[in-house]
Amino acid sequence: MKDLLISHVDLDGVSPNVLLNLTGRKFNFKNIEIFDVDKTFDELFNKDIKKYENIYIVDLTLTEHAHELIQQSKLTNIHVFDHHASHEFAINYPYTDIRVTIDGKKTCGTELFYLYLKDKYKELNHQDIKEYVEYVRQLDTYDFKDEETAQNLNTLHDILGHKEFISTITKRLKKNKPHFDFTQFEKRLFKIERNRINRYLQLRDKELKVYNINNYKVGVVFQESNKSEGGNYLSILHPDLDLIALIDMTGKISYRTTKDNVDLNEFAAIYGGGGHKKASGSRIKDEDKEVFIKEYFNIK
Ligand SMILES: [Mn+2]
Repeated sequence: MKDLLISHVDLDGVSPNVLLNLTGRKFNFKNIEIFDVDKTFDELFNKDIKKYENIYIVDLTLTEHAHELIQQSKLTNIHVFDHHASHEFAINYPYTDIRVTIDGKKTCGTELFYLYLKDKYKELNHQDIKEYVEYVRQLDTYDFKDEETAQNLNTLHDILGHKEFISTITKRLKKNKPHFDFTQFEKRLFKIERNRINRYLQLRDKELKVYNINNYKVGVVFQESNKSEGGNYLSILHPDLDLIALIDMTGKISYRTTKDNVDLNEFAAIYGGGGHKKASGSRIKDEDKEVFIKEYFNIK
């Protein structure tokens, strides 16, 4: 029997795919946005949820509806790993491991999943795999010790895309090298990509517009890539703003802040989204895109 993995779309969401690959287990996977949790769970529990040996759900804040489906199913092979504070309501459910910190240090979905897997599958107990997980943690929590390597990992994910990234990193970690490292070619690529990102972010700053939204002073830009970095960059450049809204017209708005008194999980919830206090997102629906097209081209 196969396993099933459901996790997020970012680096902390695809790294569980890498870890499960390393166990040698066969599995199906879905990498989904937080606002697609209900839809995904409805489909799954209506259909083939019973055909899996283990079901792992990582780095996703589940809704109460999703938890109801899990509980009603009476399945005992479901394991939920998450580090979102907004998910702490489910901390005592027997199938969850929800922790925001471990020994005072911020954790991430990949790390919680790794701690579970490494006891079950001894082949995961290697220094390079440990280091890889730690870089993912640093990037996902912005708790940097080696910011360059962590950011480069994200850059590699952006350049390669999910599928290629997962297979590249899986192959590398199977070699059990003494340390996790990049190839010479990748290092050269990072330099080129770094210059491109810097130019891209400077242009976003030039087009930033400020609006009052829900009593917050919001800097709004159109941005399709490097959203976390862009949000952080613009927040630092504009400390007077409460938050940055990064609009990706292909389907998503990302919200970022560096302020402690702003809760972006709540903010995104107004628009049907969610996430963390300092980083969240909501969907741009097809209807919203249509409004834009009709307005722009003056279609009656
Ligand atoms: Mn995460």
